[in-house]
Amino acid sequence: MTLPPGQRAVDGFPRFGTHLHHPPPPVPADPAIEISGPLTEPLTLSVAELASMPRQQLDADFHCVAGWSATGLRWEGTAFEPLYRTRIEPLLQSGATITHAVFEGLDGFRSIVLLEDALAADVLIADRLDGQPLNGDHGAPLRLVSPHQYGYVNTKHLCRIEFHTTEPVDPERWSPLAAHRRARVWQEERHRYLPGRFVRPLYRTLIGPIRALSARGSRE
Ligand SMILES: Nc1nc2c(c(=O)[nH]1)N[C@H]1C(S)=C(S)[C@@H](COP(=O)(O)O)O[C@H]1N2
Ligand SMILES: [Mo]
Repeated sequence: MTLPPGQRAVDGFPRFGTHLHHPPPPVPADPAIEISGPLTEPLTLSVAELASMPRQQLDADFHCVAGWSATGLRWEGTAFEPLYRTRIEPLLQSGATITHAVFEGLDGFRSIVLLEDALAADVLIADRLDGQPLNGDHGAPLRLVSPHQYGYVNTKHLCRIEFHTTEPVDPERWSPLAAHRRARVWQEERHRYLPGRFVRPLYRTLIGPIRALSARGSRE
């Protein structure tokens, strides 16, 4: 099994992220994704509506920027690219050229993604993992899955997508650990300024505790 540069496999799939100090947010009674941007009319996609769109299954590994990888996951959901072509593009105001999308979760987490990266063939809005409905640990009711990008692109508890015609300001942009604009795992684009290789030793010290966490992960 080959992993991207600087990654180590862990057993299971830990719950992880920048909002770990909070329990997973409760799933609303009528979950939906609010879509905003330069659209001629507002759009809300209910989870039921998404579930009725063509389904896609995706076998992939999951790579966190902190250096752990969960291997052999099976996701199911709606592919993002056809959703964008059929539901978003027809609503765009004339002359609007989308460059970025922001994916926001119910816990306030946000990821900023170049449109061309979001339109890759393996980007899904997933509602199932390993044959089960997505649980709270891994993003219920829906999460973005972009396996060629680091975990921090893969917003859990997805409730809002904003489309933009210029690069949105990243509030973390001055942090040394600011997100990379593309975050491609095979290019080791971990952070905006620091070269990926440079932060590996720091992250390596975290793998032990993360392994311990993952051994207790909810997946097994
Ligand atoms: N809503 C939300 N999505 C999130 C995060 C978060 O804290 N909140 N953390 C991100 C990070 S940094 C990682 S590595 C993955 C972890 O996903 P997991 O908990 O399913 O392993 O979720 C990403 N998506
Ligand atoms: Mo992460």
